[in-house]
Amino acid sequence: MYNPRFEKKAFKKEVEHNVKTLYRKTVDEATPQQLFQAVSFAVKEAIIDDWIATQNQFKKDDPKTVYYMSMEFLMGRALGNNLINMTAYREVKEALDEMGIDLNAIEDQEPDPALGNGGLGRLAACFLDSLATLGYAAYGCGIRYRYGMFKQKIENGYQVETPDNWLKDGNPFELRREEYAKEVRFGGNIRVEYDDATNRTKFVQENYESVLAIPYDMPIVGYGNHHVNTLRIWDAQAITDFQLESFDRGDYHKAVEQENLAKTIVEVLYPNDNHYAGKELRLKQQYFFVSASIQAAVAKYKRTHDDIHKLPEKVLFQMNDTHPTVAVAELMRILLDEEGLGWNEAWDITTKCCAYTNHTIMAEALEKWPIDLFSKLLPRVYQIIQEIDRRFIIQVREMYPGNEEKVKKMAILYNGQVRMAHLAIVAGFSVNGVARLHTEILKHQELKDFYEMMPEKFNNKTNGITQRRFLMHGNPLLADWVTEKLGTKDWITDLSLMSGLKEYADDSKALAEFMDIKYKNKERLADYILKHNGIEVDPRSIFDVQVKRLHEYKRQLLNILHVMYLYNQIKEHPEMSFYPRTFIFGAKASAGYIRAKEIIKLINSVADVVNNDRSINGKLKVVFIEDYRVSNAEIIFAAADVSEQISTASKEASGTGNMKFMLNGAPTLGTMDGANVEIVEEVGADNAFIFGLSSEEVINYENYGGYHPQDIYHNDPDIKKVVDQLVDGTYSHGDTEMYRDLYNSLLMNQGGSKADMYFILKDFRSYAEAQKKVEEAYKDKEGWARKALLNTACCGKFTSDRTIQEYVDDIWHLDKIQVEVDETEE
Ligand code: CJB
Repeated sequence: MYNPRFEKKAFKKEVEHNVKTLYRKTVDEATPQQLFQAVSFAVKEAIIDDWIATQNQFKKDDPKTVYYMSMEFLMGRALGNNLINMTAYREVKEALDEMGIDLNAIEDQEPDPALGNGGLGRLAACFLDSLATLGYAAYGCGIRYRYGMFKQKIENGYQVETPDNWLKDGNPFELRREEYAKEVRFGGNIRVEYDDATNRTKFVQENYESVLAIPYDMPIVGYGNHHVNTLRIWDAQAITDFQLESFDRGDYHKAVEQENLAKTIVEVLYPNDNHYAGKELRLKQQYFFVSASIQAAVAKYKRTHDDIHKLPEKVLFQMNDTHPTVAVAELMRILLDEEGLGWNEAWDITTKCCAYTNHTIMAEALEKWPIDLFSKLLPRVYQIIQEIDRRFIIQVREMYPGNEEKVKKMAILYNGQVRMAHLAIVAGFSVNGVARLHTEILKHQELKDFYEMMPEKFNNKTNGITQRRFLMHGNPLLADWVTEKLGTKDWITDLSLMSGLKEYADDSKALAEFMDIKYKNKERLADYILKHNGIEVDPRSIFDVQVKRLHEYKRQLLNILHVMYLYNQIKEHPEMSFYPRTFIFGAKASAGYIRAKEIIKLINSVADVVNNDRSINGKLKVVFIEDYRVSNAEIIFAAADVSEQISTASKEASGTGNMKFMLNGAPTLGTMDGANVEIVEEVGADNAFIFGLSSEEVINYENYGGYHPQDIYHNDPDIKKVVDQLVDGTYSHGDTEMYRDLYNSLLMNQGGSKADMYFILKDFRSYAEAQKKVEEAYKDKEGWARKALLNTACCGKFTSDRTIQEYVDDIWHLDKIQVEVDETEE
């Protein structure tokens, strides 16, 4: 795609100009950070033209728009991705080279915007990329956290969190849009008034605190189509004295309180993944961005439409997990109290505008707000939820007369709590899971009652990832190779074309090229590891990788116990054949998740012992990569040989890292969980390594009281040995207590939780066997290359472009836009 702004001469001039006007410097004098800013502003210039053109197209076409409501957007760096999607990466790289500037080094200057924890936030980012690329009108709606996901340092083997001050040097790609600010109100009480003129009851919130929500817009560039959508994230600001005067004259204390509220509300992202902590501030965050976003969407609609009843023709709110589900009540509030509609009309509109995605069945992740807290903070919204609940319960009783058990199980308000998932299901017209297995578990286990009552709402949307970031940007060598082999670049927007690579599965030359690229990527990662960890790893060894959030259900503990087992084997049988292996981990643990942090320490302790034992001749290495995040993930996926996806079956809703590994040619070593099931279906069982209990088996054990890990411990001496090593000081300089809690968690029931509730010992043997098969398979060089290549060739289904198209076809029904740009003017 030709854009004259990226014409080398013009682009260089623009960068020079920016360095001069921003910093009063020449390019030679500028710091790398200043160069990053100058280059980014030059790129933004080009983006803005397309952004304006897209908005103009929206005005012309008046398309239906999806508002993707999410507490998290894990965007990763914007500069490189924007250049790729503007199809200008190469030109810009060359232009900068000629100026003596290294684009890669400039990209490294960009902070990695981490407004998300893990899979859920990254999925939102991939979705935005696909929405723009497919040409749909979309807004991402979220929070402009002052501090994103913490930065992780490893000190003495322990995780230490430090703040992520990502806005320190300014964010060149954002636009502050003060003119679209919205007021959001908290607390106070509701005065009920009767309005004779309209014959209506009015609900007036008084004595409330409020903050001003200020939107910041970030461009979301579609690939090669001039389509630029918007990620709108909200900052909070106190209502100024001036504005305060208009509704609450001279209340100094209130002004100070509101100042504090504004400051704290957007201060930091909660670092919890798959875990509900019940903090009031979190609920404030949720309502803050939801209320501002819905107000903005309704206001935008009303600027060009006069019949609010037709809102569902133009507006769709997709709720990314339960975090933004207060949206349904907020929309009701606006329709009832501000638009003056009656309940039935408002409900009809709301239930056509709202849809909900479930991302987890982990009980601990379910949001259930105490009614006390909820009703104090959001008094009017709470009243509305009471009414939604009252009417819903009538329906349940009609459908299941005399069955009060059902009412208890399904009510929105129960036992002093507001059950957010129930609210979302009752008010949303669509409820989807994120992989086939996950959706089946929702239908037949977790949300069984709802499925039975309203089966038409339930549907599956298997997750996907964007190949623009995770192949083109992260693995340019392989991307170029794919283009060469397929003879087209069309896979960039049509990943199903990757299947064309299958014809190279028996072509020795192509296989060797494929593995040569993998080797180069392994060298790149080895350099990264040397630089960041000071550990030398051999790119000829098998790179066996588990990178994801640290969570017990993801079973990093199983992985490291297996490493301990291998180490024992090598020590006990020094003569045995063993293919050198590098186990690579990357994971952040939520700051308050003690056991997860113990597992990080254990991995680092094992690394210390194993990496420093010269007697094993470097056969085994363990590396814990500090501060796992989007930018280093791209390097890691490209270099992986083995993709560890070893969650307890039924627990990982989908997983998306599994897809990124697959795209980059790493076979899955995993359980039949989440999207692994569909990965195996696509690539064939011969090209994956599957082990462990099935989800039905796990669910069965859970329903009938667990299993007895002690039996395994006593009957399998290898397992006993590694478990005992947790408390015999082997990995703790003689300290027998350091890992006692992990040891206990495997063998003893504790409080409410069963011994080994994630079935680590139960699955250990079959995991070890699968690992053995990996080793055998890897020794067959060409056989392995074939498996690796087939993973890349079969990944077509897992593009987020496919996922988004399914959301559009089945749930959102959006109109496609073709942005018209005047090419002659360019
Ligand atoms: N997920 O990252 C999160 N956080 C949550 O609180 C709940 C779920 C993850 O969402 C991903 C995207 O759908 C899934 O792939 C992953 O399995 C799930 O754990």
